[in-house]
Amino acid sequence: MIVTSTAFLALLSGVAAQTQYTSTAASAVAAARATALTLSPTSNVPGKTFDRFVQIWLENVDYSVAIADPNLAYLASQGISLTNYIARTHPSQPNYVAVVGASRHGITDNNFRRVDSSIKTIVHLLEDKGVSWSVYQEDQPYSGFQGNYKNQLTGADAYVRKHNPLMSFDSVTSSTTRLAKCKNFTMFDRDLSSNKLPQWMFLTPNMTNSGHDTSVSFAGKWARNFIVPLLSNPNFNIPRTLVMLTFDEGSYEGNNQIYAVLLGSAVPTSKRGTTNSTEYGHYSVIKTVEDNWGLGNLGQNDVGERAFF
Ligand SMILES: *[C@@H]1O[C@H](CO)[C@@H](O)[C@H](O)[C@H]1NC(C)=O
Ligand SMILES: *[C@@H]1O[C@H](CO)[C@@H](O)[C@H](O)[C@H]1NC(C)=O
Ligand SMILES: *[C@H]1O[C@@H](CO)[C@H](O)[C@@H](O)[C@@H]1NC(C)=O
Repeated sequence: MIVTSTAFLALLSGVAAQTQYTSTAASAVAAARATALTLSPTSNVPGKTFDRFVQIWLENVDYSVAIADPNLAYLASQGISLTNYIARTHPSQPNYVAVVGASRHGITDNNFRRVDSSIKTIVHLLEDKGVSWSVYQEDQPYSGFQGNYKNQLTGADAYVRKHNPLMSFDSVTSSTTRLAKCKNFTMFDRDLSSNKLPQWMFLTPNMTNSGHDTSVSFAGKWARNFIVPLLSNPNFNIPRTLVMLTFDEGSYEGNNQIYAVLLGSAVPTSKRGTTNSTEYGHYSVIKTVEDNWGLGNLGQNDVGERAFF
């Protein structure tokens, strides 16, 4: 986290919708927890190749390092490993922005940034077609929270705004119903057990589990322990579910090639354990989703991009 709190507050001042839900004071968090709207929309819009799409992002490792981890290698053996997947840029934040906005929208750092309210994201296109969505962020203290949040016992960074793909977009944060779909992992567990998961979702583990503040082996272990049970959970891996496990970016030394694996029931048995060396990147993800549900496009780098299928 690089933002100073004064800079953060200065940027926030004077804009009602973007000034709510930022305080980390215990009393403010407790009050917001009690009142913040949470929504768990569902839908059943058939797609061309999949009916549910789940992205899970880990942090900051080159492809060669990730694929050498035994747990990440195991997961790759269970699906289609994309062996020429290139992250967009450095550092983290513009990659997260790119995968929902099909552009970095001028963001080049991890600071508190806001994208103009006229700018749409993939979730706007999904809404237009009635495809339900939610973002799940581990340790976000309540739905719609817009700050950064530390572990309250240890003071370690837990949830960070820069790893939440939608939070930089004013078109999201100015909407109560969109904020209500930016939820935490408690809500993921609840939506899963009550069979209320949406058709499109993006999951970010906390700074420990993503590997950001630990290691690739820690993140690999977390990912395997998290994903394998989900693949045999009928509320999660419904027919035609596509799960993508990847990273935001590689190291600064490499060419930004990262690990990316497609899992889930939408991957035919014959394709499990295969590799695909076509070049893809974060914009391919948006294009794939747009093609799948006939969403049109954002008029950004998604136009003319290559889809996975
Ligand atoms: C997750 O969000 C929900 C809904 O806002 C909230 O009630 C719950 O306390 C949060 N869980 C944690 C662990 O912060
Ligand atoms: C991240 O979540 C795990 C549980 O999944 C927890 O054990 C760990 O303490 C969390 N990290 C931080 C910094 O709070
Ligand atoms: C990757 O390979 C290309 C070229 O053979 C195919 O056109 C794609 O359909 C394939 N995609 C996946 C996800 O396997």
